[in-house]
Amino acid sequence: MAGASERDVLVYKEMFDLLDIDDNGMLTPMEIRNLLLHFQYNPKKQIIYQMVSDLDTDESGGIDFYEFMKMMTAKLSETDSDEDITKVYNMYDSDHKGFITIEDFKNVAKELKEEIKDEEIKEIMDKIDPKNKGKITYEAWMRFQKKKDFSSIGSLTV
Ligand SMILES: [Ca+2]
Ligand SMILES: [Ca+2]
Repeated sequence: MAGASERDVLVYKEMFDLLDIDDNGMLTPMEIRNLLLHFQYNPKKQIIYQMVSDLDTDESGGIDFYEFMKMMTAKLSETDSDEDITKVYNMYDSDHKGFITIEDFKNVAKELKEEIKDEEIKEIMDKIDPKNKGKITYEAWMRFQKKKDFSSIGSLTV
């Protein structure tokens, strides 16, 4: 598979076997939840089900090793690519103003069915762009994402 060396595949296989608690060759939503908890994410049930159904390309009801590999290699290549960071930025700044407002945040949260309070949004925005109150410029967004401080934006990046 592109982007993964033979050694990576072995590591992924080991991870997969570890996560596949009941050993049926498939990761169920419950097993995925364990994985996310391990990374200190505790998303809502519906988000996990959504994730699994997105990854479950053959609609078998779970993620097999091939589907798991696709997820892991996609995640890895995502981390450093400007293009992907820009893609997420554009998801927020959908009308291309050149900055992200509280309203933009609310719209995305609504789409993701995340409940988030105005104060929480303001806190996140101040963290990403401390200089501009109430908005995030594209430059500040890139700077922040490259620091890889994903933990502070929590579930919005999942
Ligand atoms: Ca399983
Ligand atoms: Ca499947």
